[in-house]
Parts: sequence; C-alpha cells; structure tokens
Amino acid sequence: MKLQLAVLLISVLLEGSVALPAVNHCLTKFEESLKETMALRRSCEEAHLKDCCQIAEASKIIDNDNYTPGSGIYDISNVCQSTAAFTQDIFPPMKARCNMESSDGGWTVLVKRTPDVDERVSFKRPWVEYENGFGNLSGEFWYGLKNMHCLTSQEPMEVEVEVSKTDGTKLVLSYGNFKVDGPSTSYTLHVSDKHYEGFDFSLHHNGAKFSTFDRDNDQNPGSCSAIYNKGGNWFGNCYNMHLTDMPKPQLHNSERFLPYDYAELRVRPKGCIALSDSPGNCE
Ligand SMILES: [Ca+2]
Repeated sequence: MKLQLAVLLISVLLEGSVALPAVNHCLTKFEESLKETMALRRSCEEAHLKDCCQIAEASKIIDNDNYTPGSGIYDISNVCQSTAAFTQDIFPPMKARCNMESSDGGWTVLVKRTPDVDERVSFKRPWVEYENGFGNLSGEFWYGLKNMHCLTSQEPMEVEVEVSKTDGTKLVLSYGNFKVDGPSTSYTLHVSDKHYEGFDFSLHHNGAKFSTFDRDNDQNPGSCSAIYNKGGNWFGNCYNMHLTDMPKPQLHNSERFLPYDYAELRVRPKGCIALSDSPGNCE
C-alpha cells in the first residue's frame, strides 16, 4: 500500500497528467459527499426551526440520532421577532435560550432568574419593556409578552416552572396547558392541567391579565406590582407565583411566602418528538 502511494506521489510529481485523474476522482467523491451533508443541513435550516423542540429534533436527524444538543443559546426563525432590546441582539435571526436537559429537553426558556451572574438584572420595569423583553439570554431575562404570545399560539404548549435554592432545595411545577393571549386581552394567561403533587400555584394566575406598576389590570384595590416591588406578573389578588419579585423570585402557598434563588419558566409543544426515539423529519 505504501509502495502504491509512493508510486502515485512520484507519478503526480513527474507525470501529473497521468496520475491526476485518480486524484480528481477522489476529490469528486469527497465533494459529492460534502454537498450531500451540506444539503441536509440546509434543508433543516430552511425549515425555519421555530423553537427549541424543533432544534432538538433537527439535531437528531442531522447526526443520525447520535447527537443530543446541549443547553444554550440557539438561532430560531424570526416568526416571533419583536423589538426586544436584549443585551445579545436577538435579530436577525432571533435567538432563544434552550434547556435541552430538564425532563428530556426541547424547552424554550421564557423567564430566567439566577444569582450566578456578574451583574443582576432589575425586573422593576414598565409595561413596554415587559411587552418587548429585556435582560441577557446568557443570564437573567424576560423573553417578552409579544414573543410569549407568538410562541404559545402556534400549537398547544406545556410548561415547567422550576425554582431552587443555593442549598439544593428544588421544586418543579409542571402544567399540561400554557398559553398567553394577545395584546388586546392584556396578554391574558391560560395555565391548567397540573402534573405535580401538592399546592396548585396557578391559582390567582389562570385567566389573569398581565399587570405592571404602570398598568394595573389586577383584582386588588391597589396595584399588586407596586405592592410587590414593581415586577410585572399575571396578578390576581395578588399572587401564588411571582418570578419577577425583587430581590428574589417568590412563591406563596396560601400560608406563607417562599423565597427562592433561581427560577426558570420554560415551554415546549405538547408531544415534542425530540422526546421519543423516532428521528422524525425536517418538514
Ligand atoms: Ca388593582
């Protein structure tokens, strides 16, 4: 084999015209193979992957089901693009934070609170900022009511709210239905079909309009946002879940306040096929 290679090399050097067809043949084969791979990638990119579930599914197809994408920031189609002013520019294309680990992954993260950042993000913001989104996708952020409405209106979605403390205490609240209506309803929230044991933290919030300190749509004689540190929320009178409270996200189980250090609200389509063994397709 080494001898054949040496002969080929010498032929190339001394009689290029004789050996080149063999080399060209190999190059052509390689080029064809490369084109095939690139075409497959393009077909998935052009499919306008619209959320983290579709990214997880497409990754499995490209790499023959051997590759599981990690959690992080991904490009998604800009069908839900708003004028959000994220620290990391979200367009074009639009970016999303994907959680590919919790409960088999495929989650698009809509709200994130974490103390593990150099600079904390303030959630004391007016209506317009809650509509468009704010923060940093690699740290703390609010994805924006416009984006939440768009993402949850395309198909039925499920939701998980995970809260935890630095001591390892963790609570995952999962619901089978999650939808944010449009601006004409002040982004009314629909959350139902509880999938965990214990207190139902969706009370106060299912059917509630969104409120901020400068736009009071809640059921309290005063303003829940103003009372609870100017964070925006789907307040009733006032809350069981307040992920934008400052300085920490809070739950309230009808008896007492439960402060946490971390919080994440994430959604994915019901029956996301990234969860199954089937590779599916890009269409
Ligand atoms: Ca009120």
